[in-house]
Amino acid sequence: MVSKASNVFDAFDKFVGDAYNKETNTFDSKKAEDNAFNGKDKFNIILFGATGVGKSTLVNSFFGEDLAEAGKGKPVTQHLTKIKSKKKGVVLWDTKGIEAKDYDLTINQLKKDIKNSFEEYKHVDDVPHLGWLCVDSSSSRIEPRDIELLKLTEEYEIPTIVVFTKAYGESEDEFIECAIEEITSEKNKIKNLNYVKVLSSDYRINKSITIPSHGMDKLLGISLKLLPEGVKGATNALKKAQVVKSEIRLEAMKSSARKVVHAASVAAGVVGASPIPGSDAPLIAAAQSTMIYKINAEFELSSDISNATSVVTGILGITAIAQVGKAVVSNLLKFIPGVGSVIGGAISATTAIALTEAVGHAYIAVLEAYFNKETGVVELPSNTTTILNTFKEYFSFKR
Ligand SMILES: Nc1nc2c(ncn2[C@@H]2O[C@H](COP(=O)(O)OP(=O)(O)O)[C@@H](O)[C@H]2O)c(=O)[nH]1
Ligand SMILES: [Mg+2]
Repeated sequence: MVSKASNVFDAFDKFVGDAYNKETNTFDSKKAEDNAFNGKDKFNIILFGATGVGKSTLVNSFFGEDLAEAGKGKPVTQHLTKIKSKKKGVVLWDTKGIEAKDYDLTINQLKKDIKNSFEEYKHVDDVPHLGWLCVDSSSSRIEPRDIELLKLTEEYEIPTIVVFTKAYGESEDEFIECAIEEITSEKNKIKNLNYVKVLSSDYRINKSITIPSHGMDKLLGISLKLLPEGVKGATNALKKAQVVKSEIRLEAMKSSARKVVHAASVAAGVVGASPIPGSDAPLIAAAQSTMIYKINAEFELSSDISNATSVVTGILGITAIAQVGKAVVSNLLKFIPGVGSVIGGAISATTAIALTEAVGHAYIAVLEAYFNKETGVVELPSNTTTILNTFKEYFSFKR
């Protein structure tokens, strides 16, 4: 009986992780948040191109923040830096600090570095899923080094897109056409050329004339198309991380959040179904709190942990009132850090599942309501009461 019951708790333990301590009935919100972000699916990308071609500008407008600046990458080698953004679920390899004039000289070293680090990967999750090779559209010719890099990524089966940056207008088209011809020419043996021309940020000519950015949606489309079938997580991670198309971003965030709600319901359900005596309420609260932190992570909401905690506490208060009355609420409040001993009754599996789903889907609806379609960012009011009032509008649970 006991061993069976402990197996039954696997789904709970797997979902909640080490954020909840069953012995002390304490929930560690910081751990919950860290686990939530660490558990996000990752999209791995490698970026090529000399200094000045527009890599940073491209990444900045594609992901909504300069990952290279923010992440303070860890140097893999002299010319290769790995930048992890936990918030966005993106791992970026950047060929950093290579001046155009040195690029030919350093290309052999870079190739060695890339080969070495690719061969060191222990897990498929560590391999770059996609490459972007940036070529300045205002340059005069395609460089042999660019061809060599394309061959290298082909060898490692990393789908790579040639991104013609700073494509202001028709004057760049001539070069781009020549470049494509050169890359695909007989002698270079590049089998599949994928390319896109972009202006990743608006280009201001003078007070009255600005060339609007363009091509970013194409870059997103081709990137999604080229991602290998096997890395579903990476596809969704890319959809969530980009800010080019906010509808795609929102849908992917919601889809991941719904998976979180499902896993949370299963976790809460096993608590309700368990024959182990004792109070179910704190465990179910732990599952629901974990769920909210994970949904936050899917929507890239982090930072103010105290605010998040008061939202979690508030939500559990509201939903417990709807479900089992004030007695449980006081238990739940004891469970929230600050603590106290927990007493209380059993909650059925059906109730635990239904309640957790109701909380999760209402919370997703709240975040969607505050999702700014222009910026692609959830903008929560700083006032917790306002958030909780919105939650009440969406939350419905019939006993
Ligand atoms: N307006 C505009 N400027 C760009 C664009 N791409 C690059 N630049 C400019 O070109 C310069 C070099 O770009 P940067 O992104 O720093 O290149 P990196 O060294 O490859 O990261 C900067 O002054 C950018 O502002 C673009 O799409 N639009
Ligand atoms: Mg840069």
